[in-house]
Amino acid sequence: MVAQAASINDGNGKEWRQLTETSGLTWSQVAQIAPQDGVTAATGSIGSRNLTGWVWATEAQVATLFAAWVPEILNSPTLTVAGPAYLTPASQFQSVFQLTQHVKGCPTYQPCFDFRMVAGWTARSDQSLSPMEGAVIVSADDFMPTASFQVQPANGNAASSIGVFLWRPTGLHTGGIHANDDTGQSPSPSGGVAVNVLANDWLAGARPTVATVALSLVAPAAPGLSLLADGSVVVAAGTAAGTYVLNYRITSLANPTLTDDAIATITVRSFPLVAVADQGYAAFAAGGTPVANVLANDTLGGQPATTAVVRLSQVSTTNAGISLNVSTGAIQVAPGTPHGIHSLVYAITELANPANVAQATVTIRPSAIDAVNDSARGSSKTGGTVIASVLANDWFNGARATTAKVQISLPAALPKGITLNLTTGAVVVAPKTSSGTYVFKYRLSEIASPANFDEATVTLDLSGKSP
Ligand SMILES: [Ca+2]
Ligand SMILES: [Ca+2]
Ligand SMILES: [Ca+2]
Repeated sequence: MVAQAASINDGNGKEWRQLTETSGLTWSQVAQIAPQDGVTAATGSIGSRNLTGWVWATEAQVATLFAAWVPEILNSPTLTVAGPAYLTPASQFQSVFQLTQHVKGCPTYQPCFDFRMVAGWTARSDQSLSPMEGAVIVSADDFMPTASFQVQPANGNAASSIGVFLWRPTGLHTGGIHANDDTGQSPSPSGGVAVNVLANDWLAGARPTVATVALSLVAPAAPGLSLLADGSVVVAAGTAAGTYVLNYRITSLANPTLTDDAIATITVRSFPLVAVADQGYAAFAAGGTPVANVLANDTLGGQPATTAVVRLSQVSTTNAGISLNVSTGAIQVAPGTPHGIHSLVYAITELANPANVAQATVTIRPSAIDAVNDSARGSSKTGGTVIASVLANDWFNGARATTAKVQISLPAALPKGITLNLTTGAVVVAPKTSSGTYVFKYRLSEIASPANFDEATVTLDLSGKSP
């Protein structure tokens, strides 16, 4: 669908569609779906260009539109005014109506040129004549700038540069009420306002408001759609994807016999569902919750996929001890689950569109312990604390290891004269220890899961020699 620019209120009872929206159509194509009486609205589309509800303007109507800028055009038998005097009104017209053609350049040995045109087919009943166009042209060359407003046979302009003059009544002068059809779409997976149906309607030349019209439904709205008093069409969260129509009526508060109906066509979109893999670390012996919520990094339509819009389910797990809480999204590890790397596959399903499903894998690894080797020099004669803590360069799950999570132990007896404080990690040498190089190992175990451990080597140089 071609995005529609704002229409133009001519302040004289008509709103006009931008000609660029219909640029490139041939006169004959338009004539197949648009009456040429200047009164009856067109019905149908040409390709992506929907003309329904718009009236094809006659030559006289286009001339009257132009007259808002150049009143004297109505006195011209050829409905044409031209000359440098029209540069200003033509430029003003072109600041409102988008250009259907713009060419400029500076050829060698010729003045620069800058040709700006807004042109469109007019309707006509006598098809024996050449199709007519309305055009507003600014030719801003260096040599002799000039401009024109003209309603004339379309002989000189490339058809691709021509749009179609289409209008709808605003009710000015007539006091009429005009409800126009709307299109909208749900803005997000959680629904929201798809369109305001009053935004393109008219009452006596002005946009209707809650102060001037009452809104009502002509037929019950589809489930999930509602019409608010201010004209907003609201799509409820979880409404199934599809296209829905809402038939509404506006009634003048000042004169309740004045009513008009229109149809809002609402597209409820199905949004891209993305499930992203998750990881966690677990102490398998003790169990726990290594992932608080697998949905935390998942999205529906670019927004967080919460249980308000998606349903969670567990697809598979490599061990029964690893499971998904489908209410909270938490991954639970049962105490005593075997040490190792486990994975669980889960699925998320869009509540509103059960065909919209995505899957991801959760990987649960043993808590990562990294005991790193230590070395120090010291005096065998005086002894003392040679290493403040063997934990100082060790890691647990990406952070410095502390005795809150890990326990120090010794896989083998220490050499004589060397002690390791299992609470602080300090290595102490007793005075008058034999000189030499001492090497021993220590072990870091996860307190919550002792099967999860790592070992490192401590090297002490008590030789007294310079390095
Ligand atoms: Ca409307
Ligand atoms: Ca995830
Ligand atoms: Ca260490």
